[in-house]
Amino acid sequence: MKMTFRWYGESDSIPLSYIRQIPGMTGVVTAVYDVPVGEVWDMEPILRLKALCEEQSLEMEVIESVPVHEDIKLGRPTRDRYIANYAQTLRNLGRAGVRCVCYNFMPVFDWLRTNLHTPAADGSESLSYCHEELLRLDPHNLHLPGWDESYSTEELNALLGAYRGMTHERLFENLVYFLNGILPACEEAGINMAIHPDDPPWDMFGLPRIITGAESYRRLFEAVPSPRNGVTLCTGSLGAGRGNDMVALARELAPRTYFAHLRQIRFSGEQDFCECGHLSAAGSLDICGIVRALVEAGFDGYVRPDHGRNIWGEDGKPGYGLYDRALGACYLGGLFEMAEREQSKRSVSQ
Ligand code: DNO
Repeated sequence: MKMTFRWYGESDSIPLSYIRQIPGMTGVVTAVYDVPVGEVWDMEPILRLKALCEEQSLEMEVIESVPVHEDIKLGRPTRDRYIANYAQTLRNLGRAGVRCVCYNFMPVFDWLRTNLHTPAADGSESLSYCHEELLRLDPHNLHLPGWDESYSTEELNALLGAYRGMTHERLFENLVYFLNGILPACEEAGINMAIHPDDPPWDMFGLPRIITGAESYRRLFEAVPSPRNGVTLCTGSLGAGRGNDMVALARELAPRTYFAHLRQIRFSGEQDFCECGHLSAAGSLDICGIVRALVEAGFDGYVRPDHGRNIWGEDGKPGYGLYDRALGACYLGGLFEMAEREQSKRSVSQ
């Protein structure tokens, strides 16, 4: 396992020199943020980021994310150009030593929360999701907390219009088409793709979501068997689906899990939850059991603590402050140390 930390590039308020001081930290997960979605990431900005990381003895082997252009998800004729660009970006990243690329295939919206500052009794704040509240929102005029308002209202409306009638089936076919299109570049570049699950794992505003649980993955691996087609196991995203047994899922997906986002949620209703500290005891997910299942099933990928709370007076980017994620990294590092030690004892005695 390699412990990593998400870093939003030079505009991130957290300096790499701090990240480096977190015990066990091997590298950062980052991205080139100033290239429009769909265009090629040139070598220059990629190498610049890598050099900044290396100055602080941090690796840059994981990218989160190379975003997928909506035309690819929509299956528009222009998709081939965007797929070719994506493949070129992968080749460039491979040349710079990147080994894993995280991406998602959610139409229009990435992760969604309804509140970014939900107070807890101990004075910390975290992100939460209330389904009733979400249903009251108008997707055509959306100002969601945490959502990066990258579309104008007109663009958003046009996009939502383009998705009208989009089915789960067609979206899935478009994902398969995309993966088949980029696989040769993955091979050439030595890069594993790691699809991020839909967060939360159910349809949003009538838009289909297709990476929501065990069945989605079985279908995906059947359609695209290449081991380059792998996953980002995000416990907080998948764990919000009541039907997902996260320990079982971690065990099943471990061989294809190249990247793990480990975070905790606490249910406050059937489809409502609040994020919380990483420890198993802090929420509804058995983080310890998930780590053990991953290790026992042979996981040897990248890990990062996921969304942290705002604590100790920090006013960090929601979910991505320094302190609570650093605490999470240490806790997770401890769980992995123990699980890996137990695992190697078992293999020696066999
Ligand atoms: C949220 C993140 C997601 C993730 C993308 C991957 O905190 O986990 O935005 O980066 O869905 O493409």
